[in-house]
Amino acid sequence: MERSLVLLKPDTIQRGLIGELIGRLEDKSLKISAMKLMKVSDDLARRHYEEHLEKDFFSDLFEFITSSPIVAMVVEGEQAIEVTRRLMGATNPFEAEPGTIRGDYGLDLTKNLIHGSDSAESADREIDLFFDEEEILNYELTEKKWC
Ligand code: 3AN
Repeated sequence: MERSLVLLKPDTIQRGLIGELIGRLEDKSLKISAMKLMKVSDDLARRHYEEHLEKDFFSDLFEFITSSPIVAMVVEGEQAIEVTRRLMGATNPFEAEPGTIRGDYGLDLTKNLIHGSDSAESADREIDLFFDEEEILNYELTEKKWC
């Protein structure tokens, strides 16, 4: 089983889309093994987006992710990273296909609702930033045999 870090960004919470977005992950049988509502500190934002520190859009990204609470989750499943990113759609909501989260709800490159890890290495690093190991629960979904 693969793990991915998923963040529902401030626009998801402010627009009342938490349930809708979590539903899309659940519909695809991804298992939520950790979840919390939290404010992203300045330090955590810099560490999470370290690859973008030098980009000209970093300040927009930083202001946005620290502006209001987010929901952080660890989701698990077969090919969870690829599956989650397909459900999310392209980074740019103007290019994201209808039917994807960003295609249906995304407004611009900053307000694009959701983050999902882009590789197994990123997932390990990002999960470690947002969660202590004991916050990640080990359990089975009982309807699993039907999926
Ligand atoms: P993704 O979230 O699809 O993995 P990344 O990792 O390339 O995309 O970028 C991280 C975040 O940075 C994106 N979710 C988006 O909010 C923001 N971002 C990426 N590229 C741009 C850009 N050209 N202008 C503004 N924001 C951007």
